[in-house]
Amino acid sequence: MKRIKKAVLAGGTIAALALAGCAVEPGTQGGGSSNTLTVACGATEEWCKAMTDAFSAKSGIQTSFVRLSSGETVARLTATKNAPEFDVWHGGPADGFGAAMAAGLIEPYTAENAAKIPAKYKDPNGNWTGVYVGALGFCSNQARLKDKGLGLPQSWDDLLDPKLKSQVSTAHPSTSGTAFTTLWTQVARLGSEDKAIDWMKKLHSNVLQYTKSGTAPGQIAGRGEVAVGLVFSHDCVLYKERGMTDLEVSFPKEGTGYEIGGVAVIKGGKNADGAKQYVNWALSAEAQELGPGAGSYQLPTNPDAKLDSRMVDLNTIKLVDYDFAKAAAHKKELTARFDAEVAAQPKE
Ligand code: S7P
Repeated sequence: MKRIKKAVLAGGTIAALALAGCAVEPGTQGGGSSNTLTVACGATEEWCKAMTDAFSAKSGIQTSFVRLSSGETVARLTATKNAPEFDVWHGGPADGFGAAMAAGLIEPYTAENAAKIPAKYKDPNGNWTGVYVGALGFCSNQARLKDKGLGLPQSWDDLLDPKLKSQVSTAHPSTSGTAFTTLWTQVARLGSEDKAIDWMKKLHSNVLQYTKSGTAPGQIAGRGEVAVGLVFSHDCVLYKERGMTDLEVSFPKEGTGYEIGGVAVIKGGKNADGAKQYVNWALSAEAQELGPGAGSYQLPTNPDAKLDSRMVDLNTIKLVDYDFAKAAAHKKELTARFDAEVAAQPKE
């Protein structure tokens, strides 16, 4: 706590208030852009609330959030580029952060404790830094699969089985970071965008609907509306724990994609000092250890943060070679292709 309050003082916020004749205790003044912070938050509402509440309590900066899917965040940041409504983006796969960086929406910032985070989990130029890691999985409703005479899917191609017609739920990559991870995973494992689009075309007949948010397919499977949802595996673990007991996670034997959930400072935000403090805090073991208490079982990126037995063990599954920079660079064009060549097409 002391460390953050010192950072407030060092950040110039208090100095500015004192000059204006507003000598107040750090953390007690209300209103004003310098003592509020708005976070675009890409994870679950529960996690976003736990994170922003804890940061508010620790820093005295009144921190609020808006939960947005990854594509929505980039769209909102783009639309408000000249008067940003957010100070920080926290949570959601790094490809979205890469797209925001390319659009000039992010202020590079290397936090004081970013050195703790392994190089593979951060942008080398400080545009974003990883706060968690999650692996894509198949979130299956076992009763539904049994009705169809099927076992848990073990391969991407198991999802193409005609018995699974309208029995797969996945999100749309233009809004969802999860769904873009799914799409780029096909590029990574099959070797080209053309092959990935061809595979998605085959999957299309089995997709009941493309949802806006990436976590929804796990709940749709949990309710038995489909047999398989494509989500990050930790979301399936959460839904099962919360009562959707028919759910079970499996992973494709050819390799699955994964996310690095990021945090970044928004360019031109109203509270740049507060945003930097938030990033410093988000990278700490203390902040990352709040995940499991909020039902979020992603792996922390800070090696000092404690692990939880409900988190995936990356040593036990095969991952594809996921190039985050390349994925981000191709996100716009590949998503447009998906829209035109897959989602807009009639189903057989
Ligand atoms: O917090 C759970 C989680 O799976 O939500 C994010 C997920 O991609 C949902 O966002 P989209 O709607 O953009 O897909 C993940 O970052 C996170 O692990």
